[in-house]
Amino acid sequence: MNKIRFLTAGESHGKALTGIIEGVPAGLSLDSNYINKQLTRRQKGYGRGGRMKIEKDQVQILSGVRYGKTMGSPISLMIKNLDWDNWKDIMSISALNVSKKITLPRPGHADLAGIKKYDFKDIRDVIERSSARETTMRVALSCICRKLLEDLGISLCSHVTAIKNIDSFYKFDESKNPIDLNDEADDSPVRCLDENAEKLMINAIDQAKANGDSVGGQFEVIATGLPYGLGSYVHWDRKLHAQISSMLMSINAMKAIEFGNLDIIQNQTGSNVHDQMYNKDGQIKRRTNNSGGFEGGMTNSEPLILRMTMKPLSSLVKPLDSVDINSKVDKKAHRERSDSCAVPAASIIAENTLSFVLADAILDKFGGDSMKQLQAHYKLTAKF
Ligand code: EPS
Repeated sequence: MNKIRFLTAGESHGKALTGIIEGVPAGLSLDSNYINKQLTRRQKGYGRGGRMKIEKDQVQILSGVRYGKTMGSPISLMIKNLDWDNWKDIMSISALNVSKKITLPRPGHADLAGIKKYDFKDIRDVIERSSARETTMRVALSCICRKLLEDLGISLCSHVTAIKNIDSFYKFDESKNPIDLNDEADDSPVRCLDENAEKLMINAIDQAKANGDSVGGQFEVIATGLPYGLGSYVHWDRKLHAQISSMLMSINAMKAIEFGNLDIIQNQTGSNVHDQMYNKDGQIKRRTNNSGGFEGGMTNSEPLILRMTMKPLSSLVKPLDSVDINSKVDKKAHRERSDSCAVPAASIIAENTLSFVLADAILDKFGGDSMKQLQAHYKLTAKF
């Protein structure tokens, strides 16, 4: 990314999460309610654990905004961890001798590689930052980019396409308004748009929970209203789908990303895969969108469609086999409170954080220090 920079800080059970974003043009209308709406969506979803009952994530904008408009300066945000009250000793910043060390790494988690990397004696030092709690701040910061995109007529939505081995048969229809799609998905406890699959998904989560286990799944993210030519066919590091992959694969527990209609791309010959063109009233249109809105590393003005696969969460109530890092005795792994399924939440995280890359590509192509300048350039030169 060339234009937008951001950084998050904060431990899962520390006092607060903080974040800073730079490169956002001046004059973008912004208020904390806009961000809080996405934070609330991130907290929901069938299969969430005890933590989400404690938290009510609300952002405080600390800098970079005046009278409801960005000022072009770095914007800093803070979200308090309400659970901090219960963790003051364990997460004490000043030295304390009371804490019990965690020495049983959880398979699938950052625990073992993390303590080896930093020479820690207590796995708690890894858990606190590797926790998916960090995505709270990532979502909050990304909302600022989402607002920029929305002001240019670009919409984002997402829905869950699989939980464990249960697939949704819902197929995205381009005539569907993305805001309606999101509202309907948000009305489903698992964000699934296929009612039969939804019931089976809920059962699968219930079963996993009853067994102290977890389930993963897949979701689709869609962006509409994009112009031609975001990204590049010229340089490897500016290809947009590669930049999106880098951003979205950094979300906790992500295992794969796909662009476009993989069922067709994998199984059909080229003549059935590539999206044929036709002239409609002087405009070049496509008969299909198997490419998912990308050609040559650039957007081609069709809806951007991507799908991600999330592994089952590795914080398990019924722990797996592990080895004590000190005694080297075989034991069961450390037990930490967890969600049994976080696929619906992950779909919201991906939907929002996609905004970082899209807003960066827009600013790279169209430029401007203020929204007024960006909008003028966009209106004049964006091609749809
Ligand atoms: C999460 C907060 C965490 C977990 C979950 C996601 O809170 P706590 O550790 O206090 O329960 O609920 O993270 C994980 C299960 C994980 O393995 O990272 C959140 O805010 O989304």
